[in-house]
Amino acid sequence: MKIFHNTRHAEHSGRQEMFRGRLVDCHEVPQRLQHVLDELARRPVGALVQPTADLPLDAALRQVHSADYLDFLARAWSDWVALDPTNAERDALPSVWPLAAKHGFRTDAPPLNFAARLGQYAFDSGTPLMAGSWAAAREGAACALAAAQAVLGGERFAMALTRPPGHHAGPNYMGGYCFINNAAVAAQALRDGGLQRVAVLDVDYHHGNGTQTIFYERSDVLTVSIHGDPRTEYPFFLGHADERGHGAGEGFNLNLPLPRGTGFEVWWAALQTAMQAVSDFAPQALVVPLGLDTFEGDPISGFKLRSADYLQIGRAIAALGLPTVLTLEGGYAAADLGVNTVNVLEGLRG
Ligand code: SP5
Ligand code: ZN
Repeated sequence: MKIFHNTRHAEHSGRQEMFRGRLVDCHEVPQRLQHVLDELARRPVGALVQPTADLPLDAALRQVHSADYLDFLARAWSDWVALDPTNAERDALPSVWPLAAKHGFRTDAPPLNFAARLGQYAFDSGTPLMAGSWAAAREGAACALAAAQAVLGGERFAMALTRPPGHHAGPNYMGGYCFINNAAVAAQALRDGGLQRVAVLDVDYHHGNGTQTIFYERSDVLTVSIHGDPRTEYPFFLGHADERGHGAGEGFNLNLPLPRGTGFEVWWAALQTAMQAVSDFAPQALVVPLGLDTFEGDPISGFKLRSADYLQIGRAIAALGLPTVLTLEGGYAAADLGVNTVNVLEGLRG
């Protein structure tokens, strides 16, 4: 198995995120990935490699994100500092939002003010952006693209150690600690590499709203997500069971929301339902946005999976018999993230 390492991930290192009226320490920190690397050094389940510099990354990003959003990200840090030179000492967080057009706010008169532009492109104030965010997110996406290329080249499994994560990032927005939707980049690259049908099986605690939206009107990419019920859990505004796809994509999205407090037995039953949907679709490849925040010790999530359960999950994913790309998503019990992630990878190997 090839494991693509984002060597620039630590350039994205947020200090604080807004949570219920307070700034709290960031959960999505560089130490997360260091714990995964440390565990991979102890249990080398695959070859740690880096993406090559010749990948068509910009073209791949434009396949899943709008040009204006990518331009916004590329310039965001310098625009933030231009807004006020002392901003260089602070991470960028949005503080004003246009909501949706249905509230009467205009979308046809885009603001010049950068704080307002940040609110146009970010759906929460929990996703700090700093000088190195764009470079780190780009290199992570390169890992996802390289992992897809490896699978197209005949590799059975390829893991992208993506940090920042990606599955909350939509066609033209960031949020949920995510900027570039790495899983969508991988799925689209598999399609562009000639595969007719690709399935996405998202096992992060939070609904993969960005991935769902990117493929919502398409029948060539099936999106399936098992997650905390959005009536009580982040991201709240998407992820309900009645979202089944739209237009040509109708019937090609499946959400399996579960109540906060769910343990492995019930989660496993949902995984069987998800895997049956994947099998029925008969895809030629699979992408797994791998969030480990379903862990019982996760500080911001509510499921009760244990470390040994991740071995079983890896074995189940392998039993689908599909060429598979995995992207790293959430998982905030940092000290346990290495063991839990590598358990999935070890499970894949049978
Ligand atoms: C990729 C991913 O897993 N993103 C998750 C984003 C969740 N953001 C909202 C987190 C709420 C933080 N709760 C802080 C609790 C402080 N005690
Ligand atoms: Zn998550």
